[in-house]
Amino acid sequence: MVDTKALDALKSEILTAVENAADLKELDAVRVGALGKKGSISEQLKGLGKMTPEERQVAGPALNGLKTEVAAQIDAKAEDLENAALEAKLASEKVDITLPLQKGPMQRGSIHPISQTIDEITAIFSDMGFAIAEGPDIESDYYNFTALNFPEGHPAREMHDTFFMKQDEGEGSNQGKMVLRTHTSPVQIRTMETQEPPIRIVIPGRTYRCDSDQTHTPMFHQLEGLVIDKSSHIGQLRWVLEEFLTAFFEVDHVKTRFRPSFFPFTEPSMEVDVQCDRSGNEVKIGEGSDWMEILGCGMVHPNVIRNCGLDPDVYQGFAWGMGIDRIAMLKYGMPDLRDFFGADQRWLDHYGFRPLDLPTLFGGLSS
Ligand code: 2NL
Repeated sequence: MVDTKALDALKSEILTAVENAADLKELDAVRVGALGKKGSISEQLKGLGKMTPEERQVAGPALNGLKTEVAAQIDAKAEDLENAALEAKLASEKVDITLPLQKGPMQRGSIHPISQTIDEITAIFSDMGFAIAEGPDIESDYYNFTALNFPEGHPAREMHDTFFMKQDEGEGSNQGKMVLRTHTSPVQIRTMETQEPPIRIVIPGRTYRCDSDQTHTPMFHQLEGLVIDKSSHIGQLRWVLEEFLTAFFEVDHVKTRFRPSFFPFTEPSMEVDVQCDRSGNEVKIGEGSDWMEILGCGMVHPNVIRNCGLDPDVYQGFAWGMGIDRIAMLKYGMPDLRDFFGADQRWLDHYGFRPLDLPTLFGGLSS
């Protein structure tokens, strides 16, 4: 016989325990005590087998009903407890952004000297009216070489120690051979193809050549400049470069020396030396009796202008290119180029720049 009074008492005892469970652990103990293998309800269910069919007809539904109800109450309580735990966690983890800053050393990142140097150089050229242009690192053979007046099979192509992509790699792999750009000049080609002169742009970016020693890394940074107009001339080129060098090295004046050189994309081509003093521990720019090579430049070759769909009898221009890493080393005194890309935290702490302290011409470039 099933004792309905005892069953009611059991039910209210279990439901009270469920209601009083303070956390999920206590609730689980109640669940095991009632519905576990040896739980109070399970034990009662085991008794069904010993009953007469008549008794079982009454006791079966009563016990199973009790089991279902208890299980449902436990699930509901578990959900309440989980929600309450989440609420408590959220409340305890609330960040009060109005609190004063913690005292003591604060971890913060710094600006990499390359980024700082790019910011400084582009600030100077922006002030002179140049726009900043960028382009892809993976380029077609056409933009990297052919458009720049490197004839097919010309030894100058080999001079660049080019990284070639596998035939089917790179976004424009249907444009023939793809390469990691060996200079930023493809961006000038793309700009001349799409913009009407006058063009005044500077192009900072990553460039790649298969070369590695104390002064060469397989990835390095270049900044090139380009001016295209109807009457651009070599005197303007010299003014722009000297204006840049005085501002960048934060000196009153610089002396420059233009030596004849060769680049396929300029004619005439020149290398520029800047006056310096190497007598002390460091190289000082703008004084002394030594010269140091700092960049290459020239008047844009008529073939390059023609390749971009412009008439070289109407337009002419000048261009230059320099190694950002190299002039950063020079300005900030790092001895080894490879450390730039070594990701050593101590090097970055030492040579890095304060974030949010953007270089400006009026506030000082490197302060
Ligand atoms: C160097 C020399 C140079 C250029 C880059 C250039 C680009 C176009 C047309 C003409 Cl699209 N010239 N760029 C010109 C002269 C020199 O770089 O020694 N760079 C590190």
